[in-house]
Amino acid sequence: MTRPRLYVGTKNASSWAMRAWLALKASGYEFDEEPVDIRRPQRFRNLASIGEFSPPGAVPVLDTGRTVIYDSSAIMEFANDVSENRLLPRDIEARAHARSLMAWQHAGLSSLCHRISFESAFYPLKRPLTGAEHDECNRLFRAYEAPLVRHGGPYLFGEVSLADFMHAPTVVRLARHSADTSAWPRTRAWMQLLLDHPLVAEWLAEADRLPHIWYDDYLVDARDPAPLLRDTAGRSPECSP
Ligand SMILES: N[C@@H](CCC(=O)N[C@@H](CS)C(=O)NCC(=O)O)C(=O)O
Repeated sequence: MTRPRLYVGTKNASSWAMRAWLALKASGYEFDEEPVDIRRPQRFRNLASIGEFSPPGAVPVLDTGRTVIYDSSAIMEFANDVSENRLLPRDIEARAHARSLMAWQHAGLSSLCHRISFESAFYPLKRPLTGAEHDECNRLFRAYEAPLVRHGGPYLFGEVSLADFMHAPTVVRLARHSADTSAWPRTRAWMQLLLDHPLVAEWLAEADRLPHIWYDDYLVDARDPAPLLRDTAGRSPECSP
């Protein structure tokens, strides 16, 4: 049988692939990694060839040799299954809470992810967060703080879980934009712990070596007076959240 293969996007762009990659690595599942260059202009050709075997024509995709699994969330759940449920809390209430946090992220989480692209986490200079973005960060940090208080840390639900990995790209964005965590000490410690996790650090080290991918609306958004919570459909960048 052929070895399982995970198709991942460019590491400083593909927040979705990062989540699947982290979960699979943490599960101990063995796979080969196939990088897919999702920068323009080759993006369209490369994603079209993914579309030949995976209906959404997007990354990540895991080809187990028997099954094509084509969504980051499905790949993460598969990682939990192959690790005999090590990657989700045992307690069913905690597991439901973890899945709520995961689903929220997977469904878009917050307009912050569209405004502060994953790509921008790797820019050499960062714009300051606006007041509205700061308020939105506090809404997120409150949601992180709750399970940290309830389960005592150090990760969201005690041991590292899919919920932590699902939120890792958001933590990277916010930490690298110096979001103010001073009112949220547990969240601050958890964010640092997650950034120092060997698998997160491995992904970021490679992402930091790549030339950054610039989006013009990065600076425009900083001046944008429109309310933060709004329809962000159609906006670049292409990989958010
Ligand atoms: N819901 C999908 C989203 C995956 C996604 O949007 N991936 C981006 C790259 S980060 C992509 O390949 N987009 C395809 C396109 O732009 O056509 C998942 O969770 O895997």
